[in-house]
Amino acid sequence: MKALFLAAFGLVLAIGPAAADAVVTQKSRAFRPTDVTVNRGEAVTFTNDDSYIHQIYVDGLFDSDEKAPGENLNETFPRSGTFQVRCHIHPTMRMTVHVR
Ligand SMILES: [Cu+2]
Repeated sequence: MKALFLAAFGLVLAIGPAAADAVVTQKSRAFRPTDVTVNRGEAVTFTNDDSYIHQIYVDGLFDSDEKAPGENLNETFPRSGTFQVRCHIHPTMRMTVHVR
């Protein structure tokens, strides 16, 4: 039992945030966290951990495809500033990415 738990924990670490500089989850029609900070040129991974299709967009920066539950999106933030990230399917979903 203990070995199984350790194996599962190791798996989570192996597939965790290594690929991205920040990870944001879409769950219960909300972004979590609602605020992240990355350096210019770094990427944020958005994970759809919901039972609904989501997408993300930032005015003037990107407008993603729709993603099914369980899918990820990686978006790079090429310039410094404060960016409002939203989902066009659920207008109340919003979060902020600060890029230094
Ligand atoms: Cu959505």
